[in-house]
Amino acid sequence: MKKLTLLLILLAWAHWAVCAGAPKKIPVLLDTDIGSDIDDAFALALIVNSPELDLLGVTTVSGNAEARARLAAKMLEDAGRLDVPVAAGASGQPLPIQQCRLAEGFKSPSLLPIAAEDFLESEIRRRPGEITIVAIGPLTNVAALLKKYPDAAKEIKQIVLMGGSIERGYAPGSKPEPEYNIHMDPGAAQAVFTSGVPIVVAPLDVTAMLQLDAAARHRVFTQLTPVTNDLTLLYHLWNNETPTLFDPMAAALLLDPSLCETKPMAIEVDNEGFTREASGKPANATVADDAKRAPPRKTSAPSSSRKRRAESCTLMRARTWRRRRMTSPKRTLVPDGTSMPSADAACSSPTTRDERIKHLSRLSRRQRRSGHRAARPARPRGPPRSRAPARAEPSRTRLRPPAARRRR
Ligand SMILES: [Ca+2]
Repeated sequence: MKKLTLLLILLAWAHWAVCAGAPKKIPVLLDTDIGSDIDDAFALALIVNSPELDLLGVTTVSGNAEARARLAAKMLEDAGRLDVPVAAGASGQPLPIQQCRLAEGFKSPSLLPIAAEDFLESEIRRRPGEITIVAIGPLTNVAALLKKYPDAAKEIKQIVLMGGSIERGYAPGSKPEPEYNIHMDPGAAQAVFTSGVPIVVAPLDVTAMLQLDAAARHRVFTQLTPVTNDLTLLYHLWNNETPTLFDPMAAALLLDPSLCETKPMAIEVDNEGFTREASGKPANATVADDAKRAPPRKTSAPSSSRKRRAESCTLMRARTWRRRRMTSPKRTLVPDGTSMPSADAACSSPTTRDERIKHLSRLSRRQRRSGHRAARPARPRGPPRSRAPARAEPSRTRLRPPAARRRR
């Protein structure tokens, strides 16, 4: 039934698109702490490869914001998006940013010498009431914008953010806990949630189960485009096993709001970073809450079982959606598959991690020199669908001790 409904919506959308011409793109500003966890890079890759979105600029947040800005600018340049400006937020406490080694010393005219909040304000004034801010890091920059330019709040269309923990924490079946983006700057989160700007929230409840397993990684990394090569390099610099795609869900909700069930909620943020529903207060956010899709109780099954079933449904839908988006000829992350070296040739010869990183860097440079970056037509056929052998792989959250379970 759900599939049929989705099909009808897509058909109606296609009919409308043919009748009315290309649909208007959604203007987006991305605020990210790219460089710590790996999911920001996947979110940026998703946004630059989504024709529905018009990425107007990127701002970076959290300690070492300038290094993060260089990394974002490099990924954008590799994606052929030199037109997207990047502005760094205020530098704060230094954090582990191994991935930023990829853009050490990188210079680009797209790196703006202005503060993130000033850049955000100038873009919002340029298109009042139209722009969506996708916030996938601590909310420091967004709060700085609202504090310095309080009247800009009414000119922001909405803020779609990854953050918070409503009914579960990072581990399956765990209790709500301070989520990283909120916990890193609870004061900023309080300012955002009380600003009156429409907010859409993708909390841990709909993101913590989105592991990119070995087979999915293989599909992405063997595309061998400049963007997926960047993702491959960043994955190795990140130096962990299984990415959890927290942040791409915020962008995905913007692209396809039906991906999760949502409900209006009054969210309060405490000083530790807990995000709790306040009873008796007007809603200040629309919160993705897939647990509401759980099958109705028919037996005396414990609530934890129902919750696990709901999370399993979320995971299956997200995997299907991600596979379609990353491999569909129209929405692929592969700009053009012609004249590419085979995945085997690219991935099998280097034997060590360092050799593989150097090899992929050389490959990326070679593709850029040959003008491959500029070629962006859809592939005539789907990308290679070779599968890595299925391998049992423990989840990252299970490997980490409770105290270190938060995202880095
Ligand atoms: Ca992030």
